Amino acid sequence: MKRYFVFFGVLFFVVFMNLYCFADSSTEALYAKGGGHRKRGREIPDNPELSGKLKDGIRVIEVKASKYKFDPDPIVVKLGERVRLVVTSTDVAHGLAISEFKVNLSVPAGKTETIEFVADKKGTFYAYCSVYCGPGHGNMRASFIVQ
Ligand SMILES: [Cu+2]
Repeated sequence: MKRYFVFFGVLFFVVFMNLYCFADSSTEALYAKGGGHRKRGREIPDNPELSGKLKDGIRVIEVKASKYKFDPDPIVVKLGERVRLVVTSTDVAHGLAISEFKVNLSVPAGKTETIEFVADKKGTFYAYCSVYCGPGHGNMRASFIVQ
């Protein structure tokens, strides 16, 4: 009889630990498991400063896209904010996509394009280049943090 208690005790523990670890299967949790918010050897602080400025209740962020990075990185906003990304390419054509917010902007060489959306999900996401721009294209991304 005692063996059954031990067995169920262990089973309960394993199930509980699984629930605890995998309950949040959001992108944030997945990234967190992959070594925290470390990116190219750089730590993102726990409470990064908000990007851009509030204008008429909209968080307006000017983003520079160039081979092969976005500036600023990370791009930080508050949960629930309406976000306007004003993206300028300083060299060739680039794109800026954030899948979780259905953002996909294409920016011709030297031009500026704008997109607006509501940051209605909390977490750390990837903003990545969606227009092939050269050999470093696959690594052209920034963290998009909704806090
Ligand atoms: Cu690209």
